[in-house]
Amino acid sequence: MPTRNKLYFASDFHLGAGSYAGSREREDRIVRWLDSIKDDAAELFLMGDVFDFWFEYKTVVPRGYIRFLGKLAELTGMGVKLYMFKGNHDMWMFNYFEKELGATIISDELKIERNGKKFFLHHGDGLGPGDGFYKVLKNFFRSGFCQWLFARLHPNLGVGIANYWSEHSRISHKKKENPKPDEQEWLVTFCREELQTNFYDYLIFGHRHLPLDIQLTPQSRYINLGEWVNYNTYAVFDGDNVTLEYFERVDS
Ligand SMILES: [Mn+2]
Repeated sequence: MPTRNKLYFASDFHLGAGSYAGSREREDRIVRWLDSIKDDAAELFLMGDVFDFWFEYKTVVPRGYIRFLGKLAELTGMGVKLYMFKGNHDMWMFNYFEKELGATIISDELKIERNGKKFFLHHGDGLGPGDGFYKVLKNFFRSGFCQWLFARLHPNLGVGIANYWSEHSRISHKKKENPKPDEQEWLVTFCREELQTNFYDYLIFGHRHLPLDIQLTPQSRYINLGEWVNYNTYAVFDGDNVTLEYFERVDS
C-alpha cells in the first residue's frame, strides 16, 4: 500500500474553452495527471475555473467532461479528499459535486495547516487593490436573485450566451498572460497586506494564468498555479516543502 501523504494543487483548466477537440485533448491530459497522482495524493485542491462555464440547474447539468468527472470519482472513491474552489468562470457550483463526488466546495478563501505549515488558498479573483467594478459584479453574480434569474432561462439560451462570451476570452485563443514587475502584481500586493496580520508559509492562487513562485519574506511564498492551456502546471506539498511542477513538459 502506497502512503497518501501529498497535497496537490491545480487551477484554471478552463474545460470547455476553445474548440471541442482542444478541450478534449486538455481533458485527457488532466486525466493522465490525475492518474499519475492518485496513489500518493491525500488531498486534491482544484482551485477554480476548472470549467470555462458551469451552471447547475435543479435537475440539469452541462454536457461533457465525463472522463474528468469519472476520474475525480475514482480518486475520491480511493480516499482522496477533494476540494473545489469557485472561480470567476465557475462560481455557480452548488451541491452537485458535493453529492456526486463528495467534494467540498470552497466559496472564497480556505486557510489550512498541514504538518506545521500554514496555507492561504483562494482562486485569486477580486482580491487586492482596484478592480472595483468586478467586485460589484461578483457580488451580484453570486446573489441568490441572479442565480434564480439565470435558472429561468432555457439552458440552450443561458449556456449559449455564456459560451459566446467565453469564446472572446484570451484563454480561448491560447494567449499567454504577461508577467508584471512584482509591485504591479495585485496578488503580490494582497499577499503582503495579508501577511501584516497573519502568518502563512504558502499563499497559493490561480486566476492569474501564470506559473509564479515568489519569495515574499524569508518564510513566506506566493505561488500561482498557472493554467492548463499553455503550461500544465500544478503545485505539490510533500509534507515539507511546496514545489511548482510542469506536467508532460514539452517546451519552455
Ligand atoms: Mn479565474
